Amino acid sequence: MNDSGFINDYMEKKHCRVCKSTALTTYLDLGKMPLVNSYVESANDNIPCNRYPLAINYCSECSMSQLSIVVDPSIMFKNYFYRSSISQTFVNHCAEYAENSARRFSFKDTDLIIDIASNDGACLREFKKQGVRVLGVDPAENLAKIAIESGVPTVAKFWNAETAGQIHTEYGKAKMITAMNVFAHVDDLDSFLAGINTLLDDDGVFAIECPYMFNFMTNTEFDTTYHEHLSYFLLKPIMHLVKQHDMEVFDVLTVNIHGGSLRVYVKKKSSKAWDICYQNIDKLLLMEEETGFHKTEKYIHFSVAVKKIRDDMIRLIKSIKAEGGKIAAYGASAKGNILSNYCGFGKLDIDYIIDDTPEKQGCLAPGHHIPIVAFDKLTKEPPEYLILLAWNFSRELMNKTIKYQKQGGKYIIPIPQVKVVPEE
Ligand code: JHZ
Ligand code: ZN
Repeated sequence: MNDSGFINDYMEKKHCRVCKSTALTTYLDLGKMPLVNSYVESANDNIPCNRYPLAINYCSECSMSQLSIVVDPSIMFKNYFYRSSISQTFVNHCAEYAENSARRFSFKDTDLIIDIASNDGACLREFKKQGVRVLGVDPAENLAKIAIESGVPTVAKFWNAETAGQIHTEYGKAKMITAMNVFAHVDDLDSFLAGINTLLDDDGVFAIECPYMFNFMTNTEFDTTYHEHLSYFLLKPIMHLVKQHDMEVFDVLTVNIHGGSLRVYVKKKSSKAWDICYQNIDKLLLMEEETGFHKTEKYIHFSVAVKKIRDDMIRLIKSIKAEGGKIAAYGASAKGNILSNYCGFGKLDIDYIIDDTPEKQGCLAPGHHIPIVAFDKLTKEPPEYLILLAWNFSRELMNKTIKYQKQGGKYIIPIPQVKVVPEE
């Protein structure tokens, strides 16, 4: 058994992580896929990547969707290539979030704001501008180092009850704890929330931001299914979960980031500091119910829509190649690695993937080993078509490639349905 308590690389998850029921039904099965952040050094091109089953189960008791397995987190997160500050759209989103939080929750300069999975410090750099004390927590030692160098103190650990206890002794309680794009990555949510209870001020705010199941299903965002994303949340199971830990949701909103996310504000049940916005909560719960998300039938046809995107992508790429066209991609994103592997694309289909993350450049993408290159390759070897694998940042990527566009370059956007821009 290793540090994270795993005997093998992964274990099967046979009960719902929210309500513990075993009434689980598989509705999406993408087969065996590589880990999306396991970028490969070019010298290791001939070593095949490990692949693990990738399938989603639905819990008919509490409407939770979760992966059928849990891969050992120490394999996935200790050395992490994803840098949240590379996408300006995300940085702007964090700036707006920090300003809004400072106003809404009346921050004082002595207040401590903790960000869980703080990555390279992108979010906390914005909170720091509001004149508060900040502390990041992230298991990736390479990212913690970058964050610290940029002025964001960071503890390089996984968040759980034990880490929270240690931070409490050293730093005291937190006025606000943010968890952006990490709640879906955690298997033991009970230990995660026990840690929140330890470290959150009695009148503090715990804010979760995670991709929303409504958008996932409505826009067929199947490529955001990967081994790091253990859970696919609706509001209903989150409400159920926090209740078990003497906490309650006091507001919720949908935010336009990463293909559509949910932001959920949580407080301790005993706190009277924040009014409960029943209107926002009830509206979303009702919408989930009325659109069928609390019934198994809703999920049954999802895989048909997923296969259609795969078939359309394969057809389009093969027809371009048949006419001698050159194809590249932009954004060696986690989702892009799933989409390209699921479609079975390789180096003969996509010449290279551009990514502005210095750590990813020079590496090969997991699975198919398509090379990841810096932006200047687009000018040196322009393709006829550029697949926007980070389709959630299409606007930003198109703005950056105006010159390519003006010279007649086209884009392929795979989600929510495959389209060529400008239309042919
Ligand atoms: P991006 C991430 O997934 C990470 P990914 C994580 N797994 C998560 O939970 C979800 O988000 C929600 C590059 N890029 O953000 C940077 C440029 O090069 O869509 C990234 O490699 N230039 C924790 O990886 C990739 O594209 C640019 O101008 O699917 C974007 O990845 C921009 C805008 C992006 O998420
Ligand atoms: Zn459940």
